Amino acid sequence: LNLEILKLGGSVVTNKNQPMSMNTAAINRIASEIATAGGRGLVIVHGGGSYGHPLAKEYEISNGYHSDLQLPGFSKTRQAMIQLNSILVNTLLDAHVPAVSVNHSSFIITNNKKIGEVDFKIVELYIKAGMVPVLYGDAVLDTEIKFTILSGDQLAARLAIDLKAQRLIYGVDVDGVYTANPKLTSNARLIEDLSLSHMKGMVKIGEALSTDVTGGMLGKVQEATSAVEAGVNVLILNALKSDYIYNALRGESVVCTRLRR
Ligand code: IP8
Repeated sequence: LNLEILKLGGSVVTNKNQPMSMNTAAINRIASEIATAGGRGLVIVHGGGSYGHPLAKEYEISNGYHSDLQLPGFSKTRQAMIQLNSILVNTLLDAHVPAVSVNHSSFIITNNKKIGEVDFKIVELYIKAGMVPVLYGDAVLDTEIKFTILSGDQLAARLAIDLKAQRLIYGVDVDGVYTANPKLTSNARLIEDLSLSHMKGMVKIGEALSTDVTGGMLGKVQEATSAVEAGVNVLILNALKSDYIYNALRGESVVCTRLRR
């Protein structure tokens, strides 16, 4: 099975600075790029963006249970993600991609924020039937802290490993991993080839400097490390630029960061 996992960042599918707002132009274009590329042997995972993150933050879901006041927040976060997922799946269907929503928060449990044992048989069977499963970062139950937020980044990496995907593509709103934050620093350079040892060094430095260890590009690199170790080719590319996803899915060369062993 020639399989690819495509993670679409929340900063791609939604307008991040406007609550509950879709980036309609971007998702329409991406859906048609996926359709034209063939759209088979593909699993799509999307992030929370302005649907999931504001609620997750307001109710402090990510660090687990501390008050009953969080309980409606857990459910509201899930409802927002279901809504976002539904819009995305409908957009893919309109573009004639045989997308199907997979509500994995009903069967994935984390152990202190990390996915433990999980059976992706359902996802595998959808793919074998010719469909394109669409999963997402979500509020999930946790064995140690009762509940947490499972990022789409972690889920995508785990799917890539368990389903033995050829490639894992992270579509984000910048061209890849830079030497510094390109949104803050004008002389930031794109790193086109990132080795595992370089990645591990970066993650260490990032942990010391960053206030938000789970989020952003470093979080992505950290989650991707395990997939790279398992032999998956990982690309981080700009999904807001026309045809980048199309070219990547076609196996053509594209400006991006490649993670390698
Ligand atoms: O945007 C988190 O997924 P991510 C989703 O991939 C929620 O980190 C519910 C905030």
